[in-house]
Amino acid sequence: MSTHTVTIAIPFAALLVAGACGSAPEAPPESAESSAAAEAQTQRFDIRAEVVGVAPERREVVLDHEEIVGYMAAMAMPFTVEDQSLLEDIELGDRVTAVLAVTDGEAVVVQLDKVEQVERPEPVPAQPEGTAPPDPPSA
Ligand SMILES: [Cu+2]
Repeated sequence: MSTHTVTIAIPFAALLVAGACGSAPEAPPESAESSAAAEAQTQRFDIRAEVVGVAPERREVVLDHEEIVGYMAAMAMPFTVEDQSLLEDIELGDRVTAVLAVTDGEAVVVQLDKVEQVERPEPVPAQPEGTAPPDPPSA
């Protein structure tokens, strides 16, 4: 019997985990703008992407994103969104810009803005949330 198989397997598994989602480098050297964030350091990255999946119930959006300079290469991957409401107006195929906040390796989308939307049947006028469409004038 050999215990060597176990010791060999561990670093290999670690490699697989590290390579799972591009290369997420350790936090770069601190810059001068850290006074605002007293707690855990949060880095923010701007993303340009196409929406390829939306799962509001899991607060998840799958983005086919361009390279995130200083963070990861272009790829399609799921992101957790900070708030479900960010996904309210998001549909498959939308081109979006997003802001990714990364704290202790946890990446969360804190802003999601559509820059180009897929074709819609008709534009929806801005309305207070939860309000029913106005009744047609009765003649
Ligand atoms: Cu990625």
